[in-house]
Amino acid sequence: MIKEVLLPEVSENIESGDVVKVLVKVGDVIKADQPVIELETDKAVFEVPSTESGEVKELNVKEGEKIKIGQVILKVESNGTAGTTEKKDEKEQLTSSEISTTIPQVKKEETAVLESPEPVIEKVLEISKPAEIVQSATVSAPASPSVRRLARELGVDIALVRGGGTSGRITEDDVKLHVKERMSAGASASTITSQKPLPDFSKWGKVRIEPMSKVRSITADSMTYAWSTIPMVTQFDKADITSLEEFRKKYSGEVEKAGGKLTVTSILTAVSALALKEFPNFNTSIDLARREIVFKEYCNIGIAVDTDRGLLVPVVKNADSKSITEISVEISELAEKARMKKITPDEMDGGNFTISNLGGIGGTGFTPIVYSPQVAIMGVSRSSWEPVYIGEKFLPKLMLPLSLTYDHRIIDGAAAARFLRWICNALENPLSIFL
Ligand code: CAO
Repeated sequence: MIKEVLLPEVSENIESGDVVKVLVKVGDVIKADQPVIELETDKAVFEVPSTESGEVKELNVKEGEKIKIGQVILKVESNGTAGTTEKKDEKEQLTSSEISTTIPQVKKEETAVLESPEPVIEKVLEISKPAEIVQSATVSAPASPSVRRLARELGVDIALVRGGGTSGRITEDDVKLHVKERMSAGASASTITSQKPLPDFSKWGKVRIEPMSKVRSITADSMTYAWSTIPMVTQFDKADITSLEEFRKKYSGEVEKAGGKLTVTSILTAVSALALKEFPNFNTSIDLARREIVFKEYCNIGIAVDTDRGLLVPVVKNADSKSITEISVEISELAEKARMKKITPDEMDGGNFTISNLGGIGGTGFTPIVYSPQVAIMGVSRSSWEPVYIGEKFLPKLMLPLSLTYDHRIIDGAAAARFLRWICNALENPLSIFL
């Protein structure tokens, strides 16, 4: 029996991707879960596993090609027993053409229908264009036939346009604004990669040239995008964590039994989530084209994780409603998954604020780059014993250096100083949170 292997939905808001590498060839006998292509989206580079087992009879994609969710990647001849993907029967009821034409309408069901083994992800800091901020809110907004026609003529996917009319209805102006936003995002994206030609370094000695990995390439673009579009300032402070360290040592065994590691990262995650509630401006994104601020009422904290393949940022969702033990366990699991290439795009999406702790490695301070479209990021450096002058004498105190880089378009310097001091106070006197 011939079966199709389709590109499954890998994450919300990802509609398509570029085939970087085809990992199998016609005649290969493959197993379900075996990676068959390497796909690049603007969020990640990852391997897409097969949903079927059998002999590859037809390859329907090639390297460099853009493919859509639901598109056929390849066809296998299966003996009918080896396929392992869940919901296989349901999936067989949909042909690939049915799926690709119904994607915008059946997005949620399709997640289940196209469910596949978790893809292995190499997530990198993403370029977040203004349009992506509005995308999720507008997928099913209604529009009149004339507005739909205009969208078609302008080559706009109506599902991506945010409706500004009554009850979210999409108007002609919304379509035009969407085009304007995409064009300005496109302009930024194209300018960020331009640079003056390099000199011929071989004039001065031997050189070696290697292509950038996809991860490095996307990281380079996203860093340049953030650096060139966000006016950033970094605020520094220090927290006295002498008592906190005693607390950490006292309870680390208990947290370890639960499967986590009680470190300054997990404590800061819990504290930062509360700080975001106290200072709502830090829990926002800016929609510059519309002159709007998106306030988020959930507190998802991204944790920068250092891996072999580069920087990955898994997200602790709803950290404000989790205990420090739960957060510690989650960070340990997410960091392990990130390092073992097991992390999924969904586990790295939706962060509101990021913590980058380099203190385990060393350093006295650094200025992290805001992870667009977030508006602030906290850098943590290595704690050290310092003499602190208290009550006419110097006392040894364990001091933790913190840095907060913030988007100065939305956050003023005084607010940043207050935010970081609030975090320091919370670490120094945890009960102050309840005041
Ligand atoms: N000061 C002093 N010691 C610290 C510390 C700090 N700020 N942060 C961590 N440590 C200690 C921990 O207590 C632990 O000590 P023990 O082994 O004695 O218990 C040790 O350093 C290692 O900690 P860890 O790395 O296992 O755990 P963590 O929760 O502190 O950090 C994680 C987890 C995922 C954040 C970390 O492993 C990591 O990847 N950090 C790098 C992040 C990064 O790359 N940032 C840069 C992004 S921008 O380019």
